Amino acid sequence: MLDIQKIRADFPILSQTVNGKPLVYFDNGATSQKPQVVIDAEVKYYQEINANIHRGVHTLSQLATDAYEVSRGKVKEHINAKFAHEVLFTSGTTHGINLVTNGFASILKPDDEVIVSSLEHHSNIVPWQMLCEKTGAVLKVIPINENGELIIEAFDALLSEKTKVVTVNHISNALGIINPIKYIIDKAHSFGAAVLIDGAQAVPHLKPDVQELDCDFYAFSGHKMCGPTGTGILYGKEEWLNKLPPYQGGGEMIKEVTFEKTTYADLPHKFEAGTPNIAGGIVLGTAIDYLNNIGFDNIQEYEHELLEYATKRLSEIEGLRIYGTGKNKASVISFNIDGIHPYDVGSIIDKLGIAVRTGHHCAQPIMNFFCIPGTIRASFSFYNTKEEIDQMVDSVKKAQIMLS
Ligand code: C6P
Repeated sequence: MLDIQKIRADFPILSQTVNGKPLVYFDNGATSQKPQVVIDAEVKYYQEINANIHRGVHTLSQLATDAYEVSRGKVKEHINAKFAHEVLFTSGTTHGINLVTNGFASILKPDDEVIVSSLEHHSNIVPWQMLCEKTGAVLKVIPINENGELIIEAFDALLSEKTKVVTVNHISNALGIINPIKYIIDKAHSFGAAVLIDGAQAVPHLKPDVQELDCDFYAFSGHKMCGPTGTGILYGKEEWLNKLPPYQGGGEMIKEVTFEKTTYADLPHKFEAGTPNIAGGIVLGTAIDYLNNIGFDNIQEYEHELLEYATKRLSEIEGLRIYGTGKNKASVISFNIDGIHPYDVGSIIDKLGIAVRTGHHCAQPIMNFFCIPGTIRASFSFYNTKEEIDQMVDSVKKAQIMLS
């Protein structure tokens, strides 16, 4: 059992008021709030060990390098990667996905096929479209049903010997649907395709085991899991990271540079050109420690309770429709109210202290499927409470009355 009030005290931002009302923060899908230990770790880095890494013999540089590599090791353990050099620091999920699509530009040939899903965030659509334009490869799309679930038979039918890459998100940001990624990975592998999983919305809720999943790449952002913005991880299997060319050229990613030829550094440095977000990388390790101390089993159980409670309470509102009604869901609810634009509801409840996201959530194909301009999305974290859900429901009811 989690002591939610004790957990809430770890997050200074949660005790403030917004528009004169206590903040109810339900925009965790966009970014999570940060506990004091994470904020302190960021300050401590700049106060005590700030220096560039992998470059200096001086003491501070070694301290910063050690802390950065310790953090890489923590991520390795957390996601159960086989080697620490399979863990690349990035600026976020978007960066990780672009690193991979850039690499596949030298691998794909015209008429090769890339499969994405209808549930993807634009970050996991646009880079693949750009790759297809560059290489002549063809983009294929797994459709969804009315519950917002992937139609798996359609995925099976899309696979062929032409399929070179399959990519889906672990959890949909717009609907909260958890995808059957183990099935997708195994099936794609049986056709020899590589698989990238966009784990941006999964890592705040669960602990992925990349070896058990057997995915080739797994990308996620630190800021959605209590870490700093501008941090992220791309996990890649060693064999794939050796195969892909570097993403960016620059300092620290080389073995030797001459004007005739440059050779590249070993993994992971081949993919980490330039001075990284050192503080962020170190503090991401602190955030992972924090979450593991709470325990992902506890987080999942409690967030599921919040999801069920919110689904029940919101369903009391006449004319309210929930999108993403599939069975396997994370603590995200997307909804609309008949005849009212989501933006209007979002703006009114903001005045009542409730922070939700409204709009297409960078997932326009999903909105097109449901023929809507967007939704109101409430995404819950382990520091949220049922009382906050009650406040949101009351506020949505008020907005409905005002706007009808
Ligand atoms: N989704 C949301 O409100 P970055 O911006 O690189 O940290 O993450 C991009 C991204 C990729 N995939 C998925 C499934 C995501 O949800 C996101 C970010 C936020 O839903 C901001 S648009």
